[in-house]
Amino acid sequence: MRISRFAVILALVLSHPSSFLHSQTPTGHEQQKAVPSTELQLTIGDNATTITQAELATLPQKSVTVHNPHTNKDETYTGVAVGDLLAKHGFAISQATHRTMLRSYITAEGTDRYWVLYSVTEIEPSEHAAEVIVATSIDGHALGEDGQLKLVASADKKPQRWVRNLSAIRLVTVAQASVAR
Ligand SMILES: Nc1nc2c(c(=O)[nH]1)N[C@H]1C(S)=C(S)[C@@H](COP(=O)(O)O)O[C@H]1N2
Ligand SMILES: [Mo]
Repeated sequence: MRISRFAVILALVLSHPSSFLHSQTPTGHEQQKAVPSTELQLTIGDNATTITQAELATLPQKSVTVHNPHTNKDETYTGVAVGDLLAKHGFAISQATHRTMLRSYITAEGTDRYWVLYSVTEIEPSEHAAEVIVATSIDGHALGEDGQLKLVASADKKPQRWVRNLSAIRLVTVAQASVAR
């Protein structure tokens, strides 16, 4: 009896369904293994600095407790306020920079190139109630799968602007020539 090629393929699929039926497309909140973050590139205008864990450890530590709707748990993250990093590296809020602040944003990017945007006004403690930190620990221990650095914001209702494996923050001021004041 001649076994057709079709019958052979059908038999293979039926005997090993998981090999054929599971697509490689990630679903839900499955994550691909990301490259762990180790340090942070901070770029303010033309000025790029590398911020190490050792430097973060010398800066004032803030803790924020947030509710993670995915795990349905409260999580306490500890790290350094993004505003403090900006102030230390060339963008302190003063009367002279206040308007520039109102017209600036940061992008925060992970090692997997996922990135999000915050206006600078909403990360400045003097301007906005939310706390936005570069976290180095969660509940008193290392971040584990989330890398060594993670951006966390206290007031977002969803974790979509938290950035695991945070590796870069860039500050951009929007130039709008038609606006005189
Ligand atoms: N680096 C990185 N951070 C990320 C993402 C991502 O794909 N890469 N996804 C975001 C989105 S859309 C959500 S909802 C949360 C999911 O976080 P969790 O899977 O840790 O609950 O992480 C956010 N931070
Ligand atoms: Mo998401």
